[in-house]
Amino acid sequence: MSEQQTVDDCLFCKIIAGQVPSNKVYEDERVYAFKDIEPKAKVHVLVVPKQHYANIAKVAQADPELLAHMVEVAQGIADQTYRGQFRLICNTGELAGQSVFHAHAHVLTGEDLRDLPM
Ligand code: DGP
Repeated sequence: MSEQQTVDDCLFCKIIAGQVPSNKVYEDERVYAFKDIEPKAKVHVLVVPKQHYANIAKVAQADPELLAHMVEVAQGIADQTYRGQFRLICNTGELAGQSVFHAHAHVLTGEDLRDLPM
């Protein structure tokens, strides 16, 4: 797949392309970050690579630097919202709870998460 290739029926590709509205939190040439539509914490942001990968394991395999960059972006969001502390969740596969098959990292922060179930 070439850089930033999109997949026609992918919701997150459409969000990145601006074809579906989203509340953008951050964007650069490699990633797009926006508020989750069903927030599980005070701050719940999805960090998504612009290039389509089915899940985070595919990102790690194809482009480890991109994976590291996603974590760096998550850290930046937490730095701005909750003293640099955050929970990062990457559901990988349907049985793990993944429902959108474009790689993404859930960044949960903005409050004390110690009582929030995994
Ligand atoms: P997962 O279940 O790990 O694949 O997470 C997918 C997340 O995507 C889920 O928390 C809800 C969120 N989501 C689904 N559709 C939309 C949408 O149209 N807009 C936004 N902002 N988030 C969405």
